[in-house]
Amino acid sequence: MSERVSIIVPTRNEAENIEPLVRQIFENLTPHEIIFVDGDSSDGTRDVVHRLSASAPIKLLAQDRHPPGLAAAIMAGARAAEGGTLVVMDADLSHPPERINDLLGPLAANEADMVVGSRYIKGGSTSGWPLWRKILSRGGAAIAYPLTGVHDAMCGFFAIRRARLLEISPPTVGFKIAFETIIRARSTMRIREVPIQFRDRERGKSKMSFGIALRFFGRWLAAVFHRLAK
Ligand SMILES: Nc1nc2c(ncn2[C@@H]2O[C@H](COP(=O)(O)OP(=O)(O)OP(=O)(O)O)[C@@H](O)[C@H]2O)c(=O)[nH]1
Ligand SMILES: [Mg+2]
Repeated sequence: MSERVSIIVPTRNEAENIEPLVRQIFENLTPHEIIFVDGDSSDGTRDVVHRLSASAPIKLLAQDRHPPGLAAAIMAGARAAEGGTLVVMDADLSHPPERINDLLGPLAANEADMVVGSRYIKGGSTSGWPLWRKILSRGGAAIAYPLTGVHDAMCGFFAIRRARLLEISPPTVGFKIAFETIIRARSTMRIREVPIQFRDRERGKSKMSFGIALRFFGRWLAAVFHRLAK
């Protein structure tokens, strides 16, 4: 891929995951940069990123908790990125770095405008989750499908051109920036899903909560009403 790739990784208390993630990314490609957008970590995440930045194209974008959460962090990373192509992924190794090139392929070939790593198409999977988490995730994906036409709009692993994402400028109130992006721009974008085998986080704590799930439901309702009102 000739265009420069910026990888954006939102973090909150992921200190133990940063080094293995960076190593696995570099085993698969040489990005222009990896931008860690840290939301108020207290476990030394920023120190690890800072240390690694001395010897690799790794940057830290430090944010206070006050701009609200994950979606805002990703958009701040997108604005700061130097690459024309962005890959967004979690820090906890749930999103397989060995599939990054598969996300980039359809963009490079100009066959898609956004490529989403999908757990819920043939070849995709989740592992290690308790039943309640599976039901929540599957349920969210299922109710999003009629609005998005995408089987896993809730996934946080995707690639898109930077200019396109900034132009769409999805609202940053939610936790799920891919969902907000697709809702805004579905009719003008070619979206491709590639299967991923999602791994459960091995280290660090989950930030997923009932409150976040409830907030997603609110965003979903807003999208439904918006669609009906059109
Ligand atoms: N900058 C920033 N990053 C966040 C925030 N909340 C979560 N993250 C990061 O966003 C990614 C997704 O959060 P996770 O806790 O893994 O959420 P999840 O994948 O739904 O849940 P688990 O995998 O079960 O933990 C991780 O890399 C987190 O560190 C936030 O408020 N700000
Ligand atoms: Mg995770």
